[in-house]
Amino acid sequence: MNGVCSNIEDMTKTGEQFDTVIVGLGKTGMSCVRYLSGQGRSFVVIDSRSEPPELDTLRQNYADVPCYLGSLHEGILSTARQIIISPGVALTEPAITAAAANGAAVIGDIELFCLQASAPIIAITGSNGKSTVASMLHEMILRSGKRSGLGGNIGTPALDLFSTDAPDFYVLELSSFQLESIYSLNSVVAVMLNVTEDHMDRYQDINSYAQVKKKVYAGDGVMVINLDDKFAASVENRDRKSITYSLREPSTGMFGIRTVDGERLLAYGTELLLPISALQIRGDHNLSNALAVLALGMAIDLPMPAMLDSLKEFAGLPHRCQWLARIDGVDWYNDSKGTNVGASRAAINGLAAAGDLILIAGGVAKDADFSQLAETVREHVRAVILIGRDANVLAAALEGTCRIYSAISIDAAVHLAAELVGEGGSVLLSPACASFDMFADYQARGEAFSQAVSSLEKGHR
Ligand code: UMA
Ligand code: ADP
Repeated sequence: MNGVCSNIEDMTKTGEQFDTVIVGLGKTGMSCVRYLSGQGRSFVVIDSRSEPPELDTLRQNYADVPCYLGSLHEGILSTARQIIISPGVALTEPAITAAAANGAAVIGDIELFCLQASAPIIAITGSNGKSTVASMLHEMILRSGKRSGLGGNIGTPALDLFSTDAPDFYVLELSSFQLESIYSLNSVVAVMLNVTEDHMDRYQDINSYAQVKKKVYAGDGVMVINLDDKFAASVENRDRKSITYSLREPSTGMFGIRTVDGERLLAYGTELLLPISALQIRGDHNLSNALAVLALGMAIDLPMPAMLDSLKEFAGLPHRCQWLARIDGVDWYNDSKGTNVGASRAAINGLAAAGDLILIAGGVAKDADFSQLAETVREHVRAVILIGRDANVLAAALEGTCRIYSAISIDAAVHLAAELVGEGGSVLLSPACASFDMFADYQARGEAFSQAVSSLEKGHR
């Protein structure tokens, strides 16, 4: 068969069979197309969406690759020997389980990556902080004079890292979705930063979600363990080398925080490393991230002075508690990447000392339980402005905690926040929800917020 995006009927008529099926034509699926094409393999692509994001790229560059859209075509999957599944598609999709029962091997792009990677992998997962920790570590490796390839859930599909020469280390951010379909991971060092509720529309409960996350420690590499998180602390294994960290005072051989003459410092055992005031990133969650990075860096023998210099220079990533502007004495923060309860609680706690705080939240709730968010809001937030599809779910959960408003757009929310906030106060966008009801992704949501804030700024000049 020839040509892209033929109708499924064509295939059933010809009775054609495919050895390898790529499921999903987003970023991951497209990277799999490039990878398999580069190896001269033949395959078919399917996607349940009728207009997946990378369709034009496929049409333009791989016009001969067969592609079927609009459903997870069971007929095609039933003939497959190998299925390469995108992270956005659950292994429990009936069409996938049926194909697996038929004998198909179902793997993800990261499994393909692990099978071919010729440099050591550093694997990072957790409900929150993955991108921050992966980016800080990447910078530290570079600062130490070594080469690093950064990819995975952070945005660059892992297989695309093979398009350049192998670095000294691959730093992979791994989501639970990606971990579901990995079997050969054996990283030189791994960390599960924390486990708090997320993606409850995909997992039965937090325990099954945590079980998947723990797969990051597969193999025999060094385990970096966060003793402050109950799920993370439970992975300790006496047969494996581990480095632990905690926000408490550290004992010998672990990273933590020490207070000397009223000043808090990052520490390794009794050794004082760096005053916290020297860091640009804010909030206890970011101290936890910094300690995780130091432990990961130590596991791969990075020199401490280079690690500390790199930590001092790290200014944080866009859309993560990012300070945007001070307008009429009010600070505006973009935390669009705060897409679950744990992340938004961390962001609110990080700004708690800032005084009068207005929160903009809402979007796609992902079946989350917002009761812990309600506690944090009650304690630190004066008013919440809700946006998005599941605004009513949040309104019900936050009832009685503070004044609750709603807005039909991010622009309207920004204008309302500007009216509500007192002088010297702060406005924080930290939605605790996914963005795809109103935006393409969290970046688009953060950019819309940032634009609304800058037009507010212009209006005040
Ligand atoms: N989808 C369908 N039908 C399909 C295939 C996908 O409806 O046949 C839907 C999925 O349900 C999902 C969306 O399309 O809602 C995107 O899924 P995808 O697997 O095509 O995603 P990619 O474009 O390949 O992007 C993925 C990661 N996205 C997800 O896991 C949902 C990106 O992480 C990652 O940067 C990229 O691979 C490269 O590795 C984003 C993300 O939101 C940032 N991740 C989640 C998170 O961080 O919470 C896990
Ligand atoms: P991820 O890649 O896991 O989504 P990011 O580093 O992109 O994590 O941070 C996303 C948001 O999560 C941040 O804006 C912040 O609100 C919150 N966050 C970051 N690190 C932590 C942490 N260690 N614990 C809890 N929340 C965190």
